[in-house]
Amino acid sequence: MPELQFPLKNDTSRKIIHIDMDAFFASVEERDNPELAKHPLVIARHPRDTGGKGVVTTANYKARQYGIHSAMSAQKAYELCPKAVFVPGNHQKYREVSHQVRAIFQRYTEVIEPMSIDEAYLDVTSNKKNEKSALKIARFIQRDIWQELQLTCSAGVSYNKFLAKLASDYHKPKGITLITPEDAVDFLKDLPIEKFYGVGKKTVPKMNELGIFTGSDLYEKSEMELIQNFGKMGYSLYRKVRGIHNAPVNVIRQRKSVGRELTYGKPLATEEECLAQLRQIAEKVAESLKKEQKHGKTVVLKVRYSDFTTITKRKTFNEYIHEKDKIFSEASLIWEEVGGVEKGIRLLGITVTNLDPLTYENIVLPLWDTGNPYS
Ligand code: DCP
Ligand code: CA
Ligand code: CA
Repeated sequence: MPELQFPLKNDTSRKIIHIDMDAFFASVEERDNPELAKHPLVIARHPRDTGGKGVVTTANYKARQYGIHSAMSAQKAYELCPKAVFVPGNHQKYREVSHQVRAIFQRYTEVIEPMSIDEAYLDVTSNKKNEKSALKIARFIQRDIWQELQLTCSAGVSYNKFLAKLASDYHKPKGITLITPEDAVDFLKDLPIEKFYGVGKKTVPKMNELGIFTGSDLYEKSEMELIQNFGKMGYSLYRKVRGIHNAPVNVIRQRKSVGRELTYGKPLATEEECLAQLRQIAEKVAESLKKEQKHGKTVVLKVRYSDFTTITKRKTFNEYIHEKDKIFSEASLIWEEVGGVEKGIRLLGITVTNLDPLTYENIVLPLWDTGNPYS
């Protein structure tokens, strides 16, 4: 039976930029203390101070020459380069810088999809400067970030997110790479297979077994074979190696808080009832946090009494929280301070605010989960 052939649609009309900061945490620390730039620099607590625990969040390029990289244990980094300087990360500071970078993007477009603390996609097909050249805009952004924040970034420019991301990675640090529709397939054919997003440690051996080592090998495979072997990812890889990836730049509104509240027709009258309800609410909040892949530093308890007086009280911690038991125990501590069931309780609510993505804390997200631009 002849295979049905659908023409593949490739939207090459858009102008997409991907910006990724260079050695982000390390560069911020070097900027704020130039002495550090002279040494291999590892952003982690020194294993000496942690009993060997701790993970490298990132390292400057000097330290990378010793084989040090993100997600490696700080102990291993120390063994690779004992003279490296270790500086603990300051996430609050990096978040602020991330917002400053975002503000620069917003001079050019509102169509911004932040992918993590240090990277984002921008759709500049139409933009605030009426500038036709996306390459020029990318250069302006690099210039602004350097002049105003004394930091460097790499930029990729192309007609879709997949290619823009590969392009920003192509000449790092301080790079800028343009991939045109005409060049895309040649560029992709030259890539080692592990550069294709989604092809991770587990998939590479399977690819190799099928004789796929490069984009070129991937290009030769039929859509059917790729789907049979790799399912959804095979479908998508068949298209990507042809330069096709039509997903839009999603303007994600960053959620600032996650909360739940319940109103009771019959006011709650006992301490036990209230605590049982708080436990349930905490569970719901933990579920929502998980869905959003977020954790937060502040817990807010809201209580409305039968006479409709309402109080909210918050507590902020040094550590992030996201587990239901922790949310419940903190909410019930606040409850002990403000509670009292004499008046009858008409509403209970728990909110977790001061949120950040779980990824910032070295927790790896499963592929194909929320926020994956390549699915
Ligand atoms: N990060 C982290 N844990 C990881 C990976 C990264 O905490 N496992 C943090 C530290 C990085 C920042 O996120 O500075 C951005 O991550 P990148 O992967 O973009 O790496 P860098 O910006 O550090 O370096 P590069 O120049 O290679 O982009
Ligand atoms: Ca980066
Ligand atoms: Ca990044």
